[in-house]
Amino acid sequence: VLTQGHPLTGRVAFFFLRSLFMSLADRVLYPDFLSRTMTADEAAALIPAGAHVGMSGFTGAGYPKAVPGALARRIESLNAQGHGFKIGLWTGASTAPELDGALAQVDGIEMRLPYQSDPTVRRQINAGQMQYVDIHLSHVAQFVWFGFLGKLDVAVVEVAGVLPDGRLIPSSSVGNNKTWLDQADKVILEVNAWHNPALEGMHDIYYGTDVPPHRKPIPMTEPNQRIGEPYLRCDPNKVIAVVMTNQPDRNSVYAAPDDTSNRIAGHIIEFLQHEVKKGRLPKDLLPLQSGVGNIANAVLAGLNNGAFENLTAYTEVLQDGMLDMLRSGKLASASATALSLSPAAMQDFNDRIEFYKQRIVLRPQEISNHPELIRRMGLIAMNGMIEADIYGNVNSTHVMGSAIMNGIGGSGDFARNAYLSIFMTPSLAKNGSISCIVPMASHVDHTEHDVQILVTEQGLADLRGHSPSQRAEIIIDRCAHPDFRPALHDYVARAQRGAVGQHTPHLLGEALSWHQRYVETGNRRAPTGPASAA
Ligand code: 0RQ
Repeated sequence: VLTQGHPLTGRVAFFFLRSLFMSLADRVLYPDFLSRTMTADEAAALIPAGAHVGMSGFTGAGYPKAVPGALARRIESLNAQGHGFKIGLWTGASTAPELDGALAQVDGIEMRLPYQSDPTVRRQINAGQMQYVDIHLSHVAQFVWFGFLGKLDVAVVEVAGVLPDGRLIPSSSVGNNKTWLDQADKVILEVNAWHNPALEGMHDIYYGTDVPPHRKPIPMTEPNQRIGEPYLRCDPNKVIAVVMTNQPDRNSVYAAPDDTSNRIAGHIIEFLQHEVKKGRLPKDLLPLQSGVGNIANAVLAGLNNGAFENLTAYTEVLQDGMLDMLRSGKLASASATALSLSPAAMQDFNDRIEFYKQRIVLRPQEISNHPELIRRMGLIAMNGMIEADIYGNVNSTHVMGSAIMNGIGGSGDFARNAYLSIFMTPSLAKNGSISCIVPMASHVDHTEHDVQILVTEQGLADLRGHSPSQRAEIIIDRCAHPDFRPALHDYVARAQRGAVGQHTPHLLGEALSWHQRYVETGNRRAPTGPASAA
């Protein structure tokens, strides 16, 4: 059989095999590849121990579905004989249990980059059992071209099909696939017949990038502009295996927006309306970038029900809310590197794919997240955070200064270069025991220089043009939960008396005491009112 793990018998086996051979004939039109078709186990056997492996996949879309599991089985059996087999795993961003989860569960990942959100991977990183290199998503491809990460040995890339001349039809994400195919010594293709063949033509792969000092301006001025070609190029001689699959992406359901996320969305929309009135934004705004998750979906839902028209998106992940906006006509077009849709939205996407193809462009992540383009087009960047401090430094990645949650992802690419950089969070975490506004952030991903707007359900702090001391007042009064405001004000007042300097006053012995208290007691609340910030 062509994929593994199917207990096939009789008629079921017959129909399964027939459908696989039909998809092979339909999907793989480059004749030479037919002789390189094999099982996932056979393909996984071609990946050597210690290899750097570049796999496709971005936010649960377009990751290989069969070879990672087969590789995990191989690693498990070899390591049971004392081999110590591990790989370095590079991807576009987070993937799915079949990839990250399967390899981590057999302790098969030595080093992971550039982003993850898998519980087993997270646990291993935080236990010190896996090295994790958390990288801006726009940096990954160029770091590989520069040789900063060492040699890429093998690429394992999911595609939707192969053209007669060997070019590849990308699937539901592009991520770093162009770079993996270009830089890897050997390529394993997974051709996934589950993807709608009509995806062909939705992608735009730009081959004009280069390394310094040979770089030229990227010729894009509009979010929906096509500057490349719809296919991935790949030297057919490097392809050592072709594996057929027929499996869905990790399409997970988004939680419906709750009261907190609706209030955050309301503050952002009111702010955008205010900026239009002030003449600081055009009436159809500027291209939107939105992180994934509950709050982002609420903002998109708010925009969908609001008065703005003819919006555009230049973002990395397209989630359900953007499809709703495309259908309603509020959003004219959207550019991203990946789809991240619920099963229902995926069904709708497939049902109306010709409609969406007119409006969606999927690009390599080096382009979807490119600082040059983000700055030129003037994006409105909206991303989640774990905590912010009273001076506007933002932590997106670490819990209590030490434990990784996911990674910086694209948030830095966008925030640093956007027209407006907005960070949002509920004011409280962990059932109300933690304030997400703290005296000092326990880890900083986005410095005060890259953060213009902070939003919680309490309100919105516009930090533009304000000094650190002014920012502290605004952030505490607008964003902190009322229960924590007295202790935060008290901290600032005492820091203004006791700090060595008055630009960004801190009491160093106390600045991280809220985190320390949480680590020790599981509660970051100041136990007795204002004077007890420590
Ligand atoms: O952990 O589930 O273990 O309790 O952090 O928090 O409230 O579910 O929020 O899912 O929106 O994630 C910043 C992590 C927010 C995300 C972050 C704990 C909380 C929970 C998640 P538990 P929520 P979200 C585009 C842009 C970086 C990448 C990025 C992220 C968990 O937005 O990964 O922006 N961003 N990419 O309990 C301790 C606090 C906390 C806290 C929340 N103050 N202290 N724990 N948590 N606040 C996408 C890509 O780049 C691919």
